[in-house]
Amino acid sequence: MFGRKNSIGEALAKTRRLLQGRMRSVFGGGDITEAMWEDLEETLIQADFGAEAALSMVERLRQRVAAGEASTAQEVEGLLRQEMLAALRRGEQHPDQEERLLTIILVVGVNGSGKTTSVAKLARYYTNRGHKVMLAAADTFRAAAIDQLRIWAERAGVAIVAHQPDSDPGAVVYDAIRACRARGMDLLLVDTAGRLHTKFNLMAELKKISDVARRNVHRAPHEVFLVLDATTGQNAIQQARHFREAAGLTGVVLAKLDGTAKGGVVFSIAEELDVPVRFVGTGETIEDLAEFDAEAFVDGLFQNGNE
Ligand SMILES: Nc1nc2c(ncn2[C@@H]2O[C@H](COP(=O)(O)OP(=O)(O)OP(=O)(O)O)[C@@H](O)[C@H]2O)c(=O)[nH]1
Ligand SMILES: [Mg+2]
Repeated sequence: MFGRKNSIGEALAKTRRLLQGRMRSVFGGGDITEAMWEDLEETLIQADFGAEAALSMVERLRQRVAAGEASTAQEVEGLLRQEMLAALRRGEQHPDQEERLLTIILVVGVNGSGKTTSVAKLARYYTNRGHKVMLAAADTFRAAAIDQLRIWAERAGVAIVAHQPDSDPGAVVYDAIRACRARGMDLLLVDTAGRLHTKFNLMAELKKISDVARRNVHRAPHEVFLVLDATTGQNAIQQARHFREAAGLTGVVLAKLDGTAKGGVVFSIAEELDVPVRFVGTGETIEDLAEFDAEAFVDGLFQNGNE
């Protein structure tokens, strides 16, 4: 039965036939219409993409069209091809390696956890790796937060976009994205508030910031880093759960590891959160950031030292 090996192309003949026939009718109209989207979704489901994958693919295409990447049905077909490739390659490569013009990283966390300091450290880290970095002061809740970020931006030698205190953080991010494009920056680090009048407000604000990023830059925000204060130990986990639900975290920055014996919290993070620790804060200066390295961490736990 499996005597002759077929190429993938050959093996896909039936699927291809089904898809191509339908695609012609989906995209043949020329215009991007609601009916086109519905037909497309139905076609993908028929080709066994599964309802969820079909829906999310159509959703991504809609976003790209909204962002001005296509204005005819034929162009949408081109984007569909790209999205199919991206979907299959998702597991293959780290998001950092994906080619893109502008990467947006949101930095979130409760007040005092170390967000602003971590933004500065990340600015230095990525600048050292050849990125053109800009900061967005989206913590508009406290006037001092904006000044603090300005000082860090100066130390890091990077540009910053800031508005007045109490202004809309979504508008700050929107302006920062435009500024990045105008000035050829490829990485935007967004500092956010740690405290608003209520926790509900904070989560709603983070969502709004995230929406602005998503509407204006393909697949943004590309990273959402939660800054946890290592000195708070297990309390950090509870906080992390809230943020994970509201903001869709992609990584943890564990700040203030230098100041605590509660470093074991990384195991809880790994076990309970399913979000990787990406960086560790090791002090108060702009250089005090280390990539998280499990081996070095475990070695560090067992090392015989004089401390
Ligand atoms: N020792 C040590 N201190 C740190 C580290 N990261 C941040 N801090 C200190 O933690 C304090 C709070 O840091 P911020 O960066 O202002 O924290 P934040 O989350 O932006 O605070 P809010 O904006 O008030 O929500 C500051 O005194 C920092 O110097 C670290 O890795 N090690
Ligand atoms: Mg701050």
